Amino acid sequence: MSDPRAPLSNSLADTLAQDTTIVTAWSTMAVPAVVELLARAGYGAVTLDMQHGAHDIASVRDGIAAAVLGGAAALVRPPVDDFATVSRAFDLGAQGVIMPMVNSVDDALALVAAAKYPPLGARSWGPHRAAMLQGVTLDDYHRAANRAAVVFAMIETPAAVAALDDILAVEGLDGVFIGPADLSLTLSDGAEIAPGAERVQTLAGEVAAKARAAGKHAGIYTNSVEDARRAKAMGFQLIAHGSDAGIVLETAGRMARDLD
Ligand code: 3PY
Ligand code: MG
Repeated sequence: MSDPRAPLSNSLADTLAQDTTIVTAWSTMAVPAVVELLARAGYGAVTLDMQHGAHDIASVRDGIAAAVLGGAAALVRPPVDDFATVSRAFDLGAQGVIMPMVNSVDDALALVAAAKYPPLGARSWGPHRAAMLQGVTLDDYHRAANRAAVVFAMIETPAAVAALDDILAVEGLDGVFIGPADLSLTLSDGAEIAPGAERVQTLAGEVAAKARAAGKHAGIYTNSVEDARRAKAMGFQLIAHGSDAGIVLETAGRMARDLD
C-alpha cells in the first residue's frame, strides 16, 4: 500500500515553478462527476467557478475531491470581493484561487491576507479537509501552505491595468490572470464584448510580460483554440480553455449533425 501521507505528485505550485504551461478546464455546471471526467480527460487542472458558474460551497467541496480523484489540481474562482471564500476554498483542498475583479492594490492585499498564513497574510487555521485530500499531515500542510496555496488576481478592468505595477509588487501574490471578456467590455465602456480583439490581446501580452518580469505567473481565460495557442506563445503559463457546458454543446452539436 502506498504511504497515505505521501504528498500530491501534481502540485500546482510545483508545475508552475517548472515554467511549463498548464491548461485548466472550467467547471460551471457544478457537477462533481463532470469535474472528475474533465480531470480524467487529461486537463492538468479544473477551475470551479463560483462567480459566473453554479458552484456553491458544497459543490466546491465535492468538486475538489473529484478533481483529485481524476488526477488534476483544483482551482476555485470565488465571487467578486468574497475573500472569506478564498480561505474556505484552500481549507477544502483547492491548490489555487483565481480572484475576479482585483482592481486595486488594496484588493490584492485582501486576497493575499485571505490566502496565506502569517507572516505573509492572515489566513485562519483549519485546513483539515485539505490535508486529508492532499495526503499530508497538518504539520506538513502548514510548512508548505504559503507556497502551495497559489493565488492569481484577475486583471480585467482599466483600473486594474493602471494599478498593475503596485499589484505585482504585493508580496505573496503568485500571479495575475487576464479576463479578456470583461477587459473588452470595460475598455470599450460597455460597447462590446470582444475577448479576441487585437487591442485586448495586445494588452494581455503586455500584462503577461510585466508579470513575468516581476517574477509572477501569468494566466488567461481563452475562448478559442487559436486564442489558447496565442496565449501559450505569449508566455502565459496558466491557460483556461474549455468549459464543461461549452464542451457538451460543441461535442453534442457535432455528433447530432453527423447523424443528420
Ligand atoms: C473574463 O473574460 O472576463 C472572464 O472572467 C473569464 O471567465
Ligand atoms: Mg471576468
